[in-house]
Amino acid sequence: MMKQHTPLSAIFGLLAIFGADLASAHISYTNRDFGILQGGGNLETKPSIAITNISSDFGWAATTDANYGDSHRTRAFRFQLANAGIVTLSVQSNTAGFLPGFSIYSGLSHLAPVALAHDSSALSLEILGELSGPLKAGVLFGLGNWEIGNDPAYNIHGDPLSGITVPASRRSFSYMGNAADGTSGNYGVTAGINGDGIADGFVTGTFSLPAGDYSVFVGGANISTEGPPPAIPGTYANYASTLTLSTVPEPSNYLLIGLTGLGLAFLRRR
Ligand SMILES: [Ca+2]
Ligand SMILES: [Ca+2]
Repeated sequence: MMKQHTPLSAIFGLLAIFGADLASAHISYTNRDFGILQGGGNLETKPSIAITNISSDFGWAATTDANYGDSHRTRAFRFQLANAGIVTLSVQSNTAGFLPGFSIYSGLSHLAPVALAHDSSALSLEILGELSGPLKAGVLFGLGNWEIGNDPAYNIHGDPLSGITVPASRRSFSYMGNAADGTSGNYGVTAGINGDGIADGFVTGTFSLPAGDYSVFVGGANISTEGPPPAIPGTYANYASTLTLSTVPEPSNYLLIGLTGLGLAFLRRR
């Protein structure tokens, strides 16, 4: 595939865009880790996780178009699936009018003690430079695979001249699916968004997944408030939501349970 390289000037423009937001919210899963689901057709529900700091009401929708979106406007969750399974993730908004959307990916971002990843690391800018299409607002793509990079860890924290302890590295996210609250009137007309048709602050999605580590990026699904990337990062209102993760039995198991139940009822009647 032909790759259209982004001019360096544009990349440095992005640096300025992201510059002031650097420390606030690199990708992390702190307090947003569901742990291990067994999968394998077992019914299992993890404790819900409630957060109050989803940044902006457009952050997820913003990642679904050709210029991608800034990961800082979403929040990352993780879970591990010990066996292949059918996983259901539900998001209930706890802020009136907030419409949640999310995407699930195979793969994890960097974990402490290595430096956490962010959209404006040198490596992330290198990744953006490899992408075709319009100038990107960030590295996060809500409807497909994407990559991000972290910063090197230096011998003396924050001092590049002290030498590198751990080099910067990339992490890849393999897209598994999405779900969005509402309709195209809320999240936009991009093909591939799985809207639930009712903008009521609740959305749920069910995904058949192989064993492995997964990341969920959740954010606002209101595309109309996105606007162009600000020259100077603004402040964004925070929104609250509760996420619930469960595995459900395979559909064939449902059928078996149903048939068994019918059979027993029939036997009892006889
Ligand atoms: Ca966008
Ligand atoms: Ca809904």
